[in-house]
Amino acid sequence: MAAMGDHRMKLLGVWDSPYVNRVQIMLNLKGISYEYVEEDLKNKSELLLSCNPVYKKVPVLIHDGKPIAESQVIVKYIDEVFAGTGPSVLPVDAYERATACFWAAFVDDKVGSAWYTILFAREAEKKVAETARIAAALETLEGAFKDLSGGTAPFFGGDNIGFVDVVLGSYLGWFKVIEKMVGVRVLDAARTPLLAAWGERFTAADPVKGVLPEDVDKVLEFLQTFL
Ligand SMILES: N[C@@H](CCC(=O)N[C@@H](CS)C(=O)NCC(=O)O)C(=O)O
Repeated sequence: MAAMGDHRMKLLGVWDSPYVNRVQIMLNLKGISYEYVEEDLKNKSELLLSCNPVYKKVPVLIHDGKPIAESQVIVKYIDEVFAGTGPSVLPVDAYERATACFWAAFVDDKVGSAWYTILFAREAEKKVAETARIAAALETLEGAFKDLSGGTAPFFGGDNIGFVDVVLGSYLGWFKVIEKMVGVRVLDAARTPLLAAWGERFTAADPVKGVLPEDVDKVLEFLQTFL
């Protein structure tokens, strides 16, 4: 097992990005210290462009000089490289691991794509329709939570935060932003009571504290600079 001090980690990110936030949560979970570099997406650094020439997006994790892109790939990478440090987010059992990866992919496919459309859609109706798509995905995820947590465990990962928790949890701050922007509830305890309670637990967990954006107006103001 490599000692933490043997590694040099640099994370290129943007403070309000759910994809960046999930990498930060993962690094915190493993207790790995890292240098954080805030990118200006309207004027991307040469480092970002050279580290992620295909997508030119954040997050990029640079580990001992080697870049890794795509948030889910990065989270899996950290889990693997630091297998002996802190809790694992991916299950050891191959079938359970495949199931976790399935739901994590579902989250970015359904929630992530709708989130992105809401940010940049001009018509209010489009924003409302996409918010409904997120709410529908959350209803499906309520069922997945019941299955994966066995109905009693606090997290998708069981007693500990797992891969689906990290991937879905990184959108929690944005759900509140969408609620203010669109005027429709996203994570609604009346519709998805288990997920609503899960969201409270996840947000209060130590590795998550201080990572997710909490100031809704600040996020909305920042978003304006991209429209
Ligand atoms: N699938 C990517 C999505 C990353 C992503 O969309 N990053 C946005 C910030 S939230 C970005 O860098 N956008 C810059 C651009 O599109 O030019 C991941 O999971 O890492």
